[in-house]
Amino acid sequence: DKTVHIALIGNPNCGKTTLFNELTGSNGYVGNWPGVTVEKLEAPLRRDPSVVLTDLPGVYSLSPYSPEEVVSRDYLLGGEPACVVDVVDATNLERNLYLATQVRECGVPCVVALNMCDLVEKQGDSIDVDALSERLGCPVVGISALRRTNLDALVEAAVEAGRAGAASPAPAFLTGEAADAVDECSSIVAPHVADKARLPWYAVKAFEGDGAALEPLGLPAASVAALDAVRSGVEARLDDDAESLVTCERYDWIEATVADCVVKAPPHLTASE
Ligand code: GDP
Ligand code: K
Ligand code: MG
Repeated sequence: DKTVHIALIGNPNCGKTTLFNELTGSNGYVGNWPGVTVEKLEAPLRRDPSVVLTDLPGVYSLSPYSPEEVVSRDYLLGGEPACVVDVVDATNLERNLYLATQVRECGVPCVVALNMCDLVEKQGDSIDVDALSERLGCPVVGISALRRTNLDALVEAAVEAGRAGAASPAPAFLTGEAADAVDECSSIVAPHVADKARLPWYAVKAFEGDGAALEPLGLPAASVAALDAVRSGVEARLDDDAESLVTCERYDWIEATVADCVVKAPPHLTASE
């Protein structure tokens, strides 16, 4: 069928439900994701019923530690969504971009909805949307779900990305020894990853030793042993565990990106000054 599925992902309180209701008219089907008591909300777009929007649970990352995270990552990697719209709270860019770095590695065509732009403007700050888009390697559309600003442009970008099919390559979020180790892990898992667009995701998961994420690959024991060797070597040398090395690298990237893309308002002079 010609239905295009678009997934909405984002941190809790980034405005996902506000956006979902605005785009669908809120007459969504509400049920649970299979096997867990996590709410699943799905509905066609008001302006194009051949496009179905799925509101994923709010998550801060795609780690395997909560049912919400597992639901979100399984849905993204499962092949149904033609595009993922990552809703980012623009007033909280550092924290929200952490999820964005992981979403970009999944190999699903992605559009970032930079939400709450009305608040950014009110604070007198500004965000260089083009620069952010260049850094993330995917379209970024500044919106206000609450004020209904720029929502048509967002839908257009998402449908276009979904119909185009192929995801643009994920940026290199990691540097140094962690990046080298992830490259090694990538070579080890590559023969077992059918969809090469997913390789950045599986390579990082392989370095982190995320067994649940790797399960669908059915890696032979020799590959698992080779991954363990790469991981334990780096962990011993850098005296830190792989997962936290990756987290640090993501935040370094985010810090540089925010420095490059956000212009803060000059501090106000109060009346008494
Ligand atoms: P969710 O947890 O991601 O589903 O977030 P909600 O849609 O429930 O929104 C969280 C809060 O942010 C609510 O109070 C919304 O009214 C508010 N909100 C959502 N989008 C915007 C926006 O673009 N601008 C402003 N100012 N507030 C927003
Ligand atoms: K909420
Ligand atoms: Mg919600």
